[in-house]
Amino acid sequence: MNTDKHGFFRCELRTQTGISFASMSIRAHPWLKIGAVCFAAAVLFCVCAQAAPPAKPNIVFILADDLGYGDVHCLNPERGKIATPCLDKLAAQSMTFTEAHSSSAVCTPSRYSILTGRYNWRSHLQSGVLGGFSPPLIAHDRLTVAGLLQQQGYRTACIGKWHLGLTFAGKGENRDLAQPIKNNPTTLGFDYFFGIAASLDMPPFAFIENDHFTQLPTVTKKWVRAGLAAPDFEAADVVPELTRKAKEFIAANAATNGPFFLYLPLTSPHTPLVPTKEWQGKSSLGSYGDFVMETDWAVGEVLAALDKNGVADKTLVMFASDNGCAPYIGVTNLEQQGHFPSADRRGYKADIWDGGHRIPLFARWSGKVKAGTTSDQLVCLVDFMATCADVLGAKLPENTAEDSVSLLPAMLGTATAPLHEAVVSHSINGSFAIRQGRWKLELCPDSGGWSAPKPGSPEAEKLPPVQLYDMSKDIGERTNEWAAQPEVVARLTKLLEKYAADGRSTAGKPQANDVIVNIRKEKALSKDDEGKVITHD
Ligand SMILES: [Ca+2]
Repeated sequence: MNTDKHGFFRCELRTQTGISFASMSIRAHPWLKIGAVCFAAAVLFCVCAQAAPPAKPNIVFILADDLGYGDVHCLNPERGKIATPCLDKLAAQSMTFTEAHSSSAVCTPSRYSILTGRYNWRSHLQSGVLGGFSPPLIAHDRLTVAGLLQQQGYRTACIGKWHLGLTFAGKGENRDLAQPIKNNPTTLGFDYFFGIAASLDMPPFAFIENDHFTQLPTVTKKWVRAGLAAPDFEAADVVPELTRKAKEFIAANAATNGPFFLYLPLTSPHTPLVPTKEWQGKSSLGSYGDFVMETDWAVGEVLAALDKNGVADKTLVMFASDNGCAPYIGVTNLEQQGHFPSADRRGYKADIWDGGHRIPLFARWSGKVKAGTTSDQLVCLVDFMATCADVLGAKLPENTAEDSVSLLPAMLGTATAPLHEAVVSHSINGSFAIRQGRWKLELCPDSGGWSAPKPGSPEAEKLPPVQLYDMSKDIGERTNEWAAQPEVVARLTKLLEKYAADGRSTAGKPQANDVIVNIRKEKALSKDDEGKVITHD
């Protein structure tokens, strides 16, 4: 503020970049001066409120592997028998999404959509999953949510199960595992990676840090499958080790002022069921229940680390599972003991029914997301990327996150309409489902996965070609209404065809899929890198 030679004073305010946004010249009178200063201060306040970039919360995304919706006790109090105190506490501090789905009923494709914001079936993986030595699934030039956050100044880490392919030097017997591993997570937006290549029952059984094994896999071990392993690697050590690394990352980054993003895809409670001694016998339901409890403990440890390092209040925490509970962990036995991992839904991991892909999803953000609330919005894990962009006020390029919708309006309680026009699901054999409102259409006669009636079975041959369920009154997907509701079948089929043809399901310019997507394609189980059919992941 300056008084000029004519008895006027000039009051001017500038932004940090030097752009003048409020200036005035007034004849100098003390009261006028005071008024002018007050006015300018008010303008400054308003403009700053508008122009200041949104606060950048730390973001922690914890992903359990094959944890059923009904395995989380607070989500299934009547028919869930496993104690999950840490997840229950997190739910009490969060918004719980009661109709959240993974884009696929199995690991690799589900993870693809979480990191890219794009449905997995737009990639070349049209069924099944990758193996531990498979080549990368995410194109090297595709922006991932980690890349987005890195651009926004975040320190980013992936700690856990990758399962999206890597490039090892050489092939088969000529593979040279001592050479740097290319196309690892650090080439897709993560500053740091520590974890394993694929599922805990898939070789190589060895930890990878950034582009190298921490100990070379030189021996053979077996957890479900046999294969190359690092001599010191033990499957039971993995959850505690990932937890330790996650806590280390939080402590190191809480000490700096920059925001951080931790993507923590845990390896449990996926097979092999290897709870540590401390957890063995704790659930009284067998090793699966014990492993779920250890998974719950790991979540509790990470949340405690946020508290301990004083960053809990400025961290958005999301917790989810990548697909439903796997039937081969002994679900029949669990059900006989009164525990139902899919809660009230039909089927399990790999299936097109909700048991395959309806998953727990919590969002905790102190001061922003009201604690202890629920949302029944139909949402998908593909939404994570657009949610992060929305939190930061970042604009996503047209050729990224083509199927991702921000969950922020639901989280802030401002949503007044469905966030998604419809949500698409995919089973292990590549069968499609589309859900809109109460209707769910499945373009297969069978489970599309491992539950009966299985694809290709004599029972499936006798069934109608598609399934249509009214989820408002038939949550267990038992009464097929396809014959009675042909117009609904036609409408939803057309919408799915449009989503496939447009290369996106959100508003924007049409994009190309990586392959020709045929929503009624021939069903075939995928083969691993050695040509064997992958029967489960
Ligand atoms: Ca999984």
